Amino acid sequence: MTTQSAKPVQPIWCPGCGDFGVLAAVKRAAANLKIPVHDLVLVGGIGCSGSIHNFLEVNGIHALHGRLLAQAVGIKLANPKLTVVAAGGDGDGYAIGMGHFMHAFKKNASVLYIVMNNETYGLTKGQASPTSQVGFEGNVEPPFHSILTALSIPASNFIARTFSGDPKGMTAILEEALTFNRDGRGFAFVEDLSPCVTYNDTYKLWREKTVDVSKLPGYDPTDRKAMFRLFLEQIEAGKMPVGVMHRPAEVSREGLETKLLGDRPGPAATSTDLASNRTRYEELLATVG
Ligand SMILES: Cc1ncc(C[n+]2csc(CCOP(=O)(O)OP(=O)(O)O)c2C)c(N)n1
Ligand code: SF4
Ligand SMILES: [Mg+2]
Repeated sequence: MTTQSAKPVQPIWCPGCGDFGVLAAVKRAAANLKIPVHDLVLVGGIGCSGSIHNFLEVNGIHALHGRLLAQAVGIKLANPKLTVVAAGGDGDGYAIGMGHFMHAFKKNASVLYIVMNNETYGLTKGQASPTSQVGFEGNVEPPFHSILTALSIPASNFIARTFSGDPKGMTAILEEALTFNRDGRGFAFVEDLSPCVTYNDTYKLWREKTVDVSKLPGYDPTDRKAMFRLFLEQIEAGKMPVGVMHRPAEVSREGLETKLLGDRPGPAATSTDLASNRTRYEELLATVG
């Protein structure tokens, strides 16, 4: 695995692609939180969305299809001081990557996962994905809802949904998610509704259908059961809920990296100085009969 700190290049996305909104919001959120460039790692999936790390001045890695979370969690455990963001598409995360997706909530490493959901496989020219509507490109299966899955796994996670048509709202949510990670509180998942203007142009429809959950009666993001019901009721009514869907009531360092390493640095940040390691090595040898 190699990482690179390269100069950003111009996005190769189609003009108007929803992913531009995510790029701008990630940039703004990182700048507002004053995250140094050398402390930020962006792991991109495979798909149009997954090339995002090429367009930002950060340490970046292009992961295998559906395997970006395994790499992001590995990076966090190797050096917990880093701020780690995984970003990819709905095909990458909810089809080939579904196993990793489910386990990421349970593992609860303090990394941010952004899924740019355009309800299609954009890069491979518009086939149906797990979130596609019935009828799209001959799809007969009902769409998968990641937020319901996320809410059904009881772990100390931050869960939210944003819309590329509201970059300001997205920036605020990304700032909260990144702060959650940087405080070591665990996994943060943000699904962004990011229209693919070429194969599934949904801007107008989604602008009409999105509803800010925080404005709904009974909104309480610390109550999973209530939020599950609220989300389900909204999608059954044909709406697309956006906003913070879950934030744990308790503020504690629940991240996997703290459970495994405590306050020790990860292996990537551990000294490889010969003299001190030789002493430790000799001490260990002395314990073997
Ligand atoms: C192992 C493997 N299987 C299939 C592919 C082909 N492939 C490339 S991108 C992609 C799906 C992209 O869709 P999505 O993750 O939703 O990203 P988008 O392009 O919509 O942003 C697929 C199936 C691949 N690159 N690798
Ligand atoms: S094909 Fe769709 S997802 Fe890919 S860059 Fe173009 S608009 Fe964006
Ligand atoms: Mg997609």
